[in-house]
Amino acid sequence: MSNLKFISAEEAAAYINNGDLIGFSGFTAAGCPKEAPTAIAKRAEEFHAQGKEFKIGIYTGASTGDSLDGALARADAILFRTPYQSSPDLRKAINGERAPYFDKHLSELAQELRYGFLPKPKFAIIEVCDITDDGELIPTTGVGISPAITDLADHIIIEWNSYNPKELRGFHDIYQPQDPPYRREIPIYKPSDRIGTPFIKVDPKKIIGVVKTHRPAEVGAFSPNDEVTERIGDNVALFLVQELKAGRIPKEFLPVQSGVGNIANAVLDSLSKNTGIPPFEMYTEVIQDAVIKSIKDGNIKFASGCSLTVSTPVLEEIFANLDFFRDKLVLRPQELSNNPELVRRMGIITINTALEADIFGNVNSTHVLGTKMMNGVGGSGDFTRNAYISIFTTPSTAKGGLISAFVPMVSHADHSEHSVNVVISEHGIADLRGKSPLQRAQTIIEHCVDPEYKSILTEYLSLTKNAHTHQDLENCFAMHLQFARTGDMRNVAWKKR
Ligand code: 0RQ
Repeated sequence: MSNLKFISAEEAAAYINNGDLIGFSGFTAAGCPKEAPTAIAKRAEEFHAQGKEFKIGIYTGASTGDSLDGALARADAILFRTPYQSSPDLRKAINGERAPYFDKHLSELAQELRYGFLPKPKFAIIEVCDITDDGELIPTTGVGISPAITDLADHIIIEWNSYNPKELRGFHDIYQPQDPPYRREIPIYKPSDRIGTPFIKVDPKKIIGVVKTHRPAEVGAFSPNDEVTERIGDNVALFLVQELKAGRIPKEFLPVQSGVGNIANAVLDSLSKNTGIPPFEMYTEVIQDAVIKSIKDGNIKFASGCSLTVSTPVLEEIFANLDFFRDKLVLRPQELSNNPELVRRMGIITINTALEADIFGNVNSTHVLGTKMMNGVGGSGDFTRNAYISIFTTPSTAKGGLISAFVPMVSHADHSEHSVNVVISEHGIADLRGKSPLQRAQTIIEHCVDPEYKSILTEYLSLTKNAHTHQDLENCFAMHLQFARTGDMRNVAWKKR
């Protein structure tokens, strides 16, 4: 690449001014720029020290690494943030009303930027492992919204991260659908189909500079599976084996989507160890450590995702064996990895984690006690609403039993009873399909609720008579209020009329 202008991270940051909107590459900490955002945070701190305003609007694929969300939140430099995050410092800023945040279905962000529902980014800052003279960008390990923001932005800053080998070229499938009324079907019929290019094509004239770096992605290590996560994983596997035996899942099996975090990682471990489940494919957004292990073991045949959200040792293993993984992995923009049309067409079995669920089958994935943002809805809605079978997993309690994950009414609703098919905890499986609200509640209490909360929730159901849904509006948040007041939901007392 001959005509590139190499600049320092500080020079890149100097282009950015108060009020600018920036789209960043990547999805989770995979594929996110690191040097430029940290330098922008430093610039913000310098402005603030002089008593001047400096805040930027931030679009990303999903969550990012600490050098981006963490640094900019600590610098109090966030004008707004969307669509998903998981940074402890940003979470504090959001819940402290210092960083306005809107939580979005991940599949929708790119098209809403193109539709003009959201103001377009002035800058796109994109991490690449290679770049050509005519503007072919090879992303690293996360694609996110990079194709849309490089099209929309006036200026592009490249972060060329040589930690990622150039041979990643060929792992990506870059494609953007036409916007209505010209949109056609997206021609992906199985997870391994490829429909786009292996690069993001940009106008080279938009590239204002290239920052060089050599750093691994900031993906944290996964916690080892514990007894609870292993039992949840085993229950998911048991449920799917039963479905297969009953002929409700075809014998070839169906592609699986699995959410983010330790529980999701443990579930995948259990699925791939279970001999009753044939080798399967993944159509998912985050490809975590357990998927890579299962690909090596031959239990997962192929994985399509938006990012390789793997710990550094696992990433190094992939880089050392690129030829082995080349025909087993593909990375796509989230507009494709999370696309509702494709989820419905391919019959994806979706497995996501709930923060809390109510006994009628509504799920809260995002808000602690209805008020404090945890991470965001992420892709869980894109997948759940359109799934072949939608499964939610959760440990039956949190904070050592002081909180029941099962409550009378969720304190915030992300997924409604109409979209949630199956709920699974370490205690068992509640299959909600074809059941009335009362039957759903009885099934969840019998199979999923912690023994300490079973009689409490059974009594709750008896407070209401002659109703389709046994909600009691005077009591439905009493467990939450009890926790807020005393730090323990177990001693709730129902108000009786
Ligand atoms: O807090 O860490 O302080 O102990 O919540 O809970 O059990 O460790 O679960 O890490 O798998 O995260 C829903 C947040 C689960 C995640 C959520 C406390 C608990 C702990 C975390 P501590 P766990 P996980 C694909 C799909 C939405 C996005 C999504 C998520 C902390 O899975 O963000 O699905 N999902 N995306 O103690 C108060 C409760 C609680 C509670 C747990 N009822 N009340 N606190 N906790 N239950 C990925 C993407 O979209 C990128």
